[in-house]
Amino acid sequence: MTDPQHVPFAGLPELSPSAALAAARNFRVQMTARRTIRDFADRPVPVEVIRECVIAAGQAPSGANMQPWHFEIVGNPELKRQIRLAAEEEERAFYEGRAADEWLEALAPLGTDADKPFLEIAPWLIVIFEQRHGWDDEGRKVRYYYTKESVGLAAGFLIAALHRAGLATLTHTPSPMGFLNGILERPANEKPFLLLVAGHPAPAATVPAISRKAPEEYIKLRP
Ligand code: IYR
Repeated sequence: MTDPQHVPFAGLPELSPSAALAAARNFRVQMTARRTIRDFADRPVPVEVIRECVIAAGQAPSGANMQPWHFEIVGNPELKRQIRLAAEEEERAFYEGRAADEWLEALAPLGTDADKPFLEIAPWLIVIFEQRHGWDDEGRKVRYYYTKESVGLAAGFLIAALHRAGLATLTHTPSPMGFLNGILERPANEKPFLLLVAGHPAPAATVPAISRKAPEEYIKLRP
């Protein structure tokens, strides 16, 4: 057993119970206002804002601290076009037969279809890759753990960070997403996990009239 090196913890802000409740409530209210947007403005967003949010995502906890993620921040119009064309091809196959009727019925309230203009209109596409394993310096395979859970946590951090920066997001998952390895030249140990569209909503953007579960439906308190 190696003796793990430990250093003192930098600490957390000391909040009174009322300050803690206010902070928790503020964040809850802020996240309640988040909606997935499918109608984006072509209004630019500085890359530095996106980069900061992605760095926040990279602070997520991960299995054995392997940090099994890679983020591509795509603003290049030619790459966005390639991604749109490839995604729409998969989506057409999905909507025209690959998806079971039950799945299409579940999606009906969202009003989605195979056209994905937002992939070109929104200023940024953030493509999150899950690293299924790593490589050491000698070219040997390194096992990674809980990679999906880890990348999911990072994606959650990212979505919250973008929302707090006043940006709209769309969690887009054309299926399968293997074309993203080709377009973005990513290695075979990386699997596309999520294509996150980020930018400002179009001025006349609408959202589906859907509701969220009441807290009582998903929380059981056992004080
Ligand atoms: N990937 C398709 C279909 C789709 C699937 C789910 I699950 C959604 O929550 C929304 C859409 C599309 O993006 O249209």
